Amino acid sequence: MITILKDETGEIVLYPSYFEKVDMLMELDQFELRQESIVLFGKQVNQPRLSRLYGKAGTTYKYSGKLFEALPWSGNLHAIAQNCSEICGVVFNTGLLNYYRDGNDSMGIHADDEKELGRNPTIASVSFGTTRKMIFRKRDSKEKLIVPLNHGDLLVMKGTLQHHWKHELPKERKIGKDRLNITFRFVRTYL
Ligand SMILES: O=C(O)CCC(=O)C(=O)O
Repeated sequence: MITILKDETGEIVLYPSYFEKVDMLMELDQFELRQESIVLFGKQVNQPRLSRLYGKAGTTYKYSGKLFEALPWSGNLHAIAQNCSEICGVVFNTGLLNYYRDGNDSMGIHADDEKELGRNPTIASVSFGTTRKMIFRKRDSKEKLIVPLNHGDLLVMKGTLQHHWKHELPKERKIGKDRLNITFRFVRTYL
């Protein structure tokens, strides 16, 4: 276990290769991945990746201005969720799959600070496939942390991190291989 950050601005902990023996990329066929479109500056744009929300039946999560309903999770996905819950001491009820086909796919800078996640959410992120860089940028300065995420790595974000830092997965155009990331969260569903 490597503590990458632990101070008043939040906590980032890496468990290298924790899930290296599982390869969720081999199970990709069973997931109903799709390219979502979102409204950005008044325009409909396709996200540069494929994604899908899985989780406990009936769970919904609103992000990027859209409401998503979780497809029921099972098998290895559910087992990984339970394992992450045990490590983090949080009962996760959703796993968001993001599939990056190659280095042209990416995720823009953002914080996981939706109100359904509560004040200081613990988020577990598991990566499979090719190594990609995750960049954390501090909101009130130019400080940044570059964290390469390898196959099987578990990254945990917690404490006040989402208030003080944003994160992104930039394009790396030279990379020709794919990567699957799953982020586990506890999402409160308001009825
Ligand atoms: O693919 C990644 O590692 C980033 C995922 C992420 O930032 C998110 O799901 O909020």
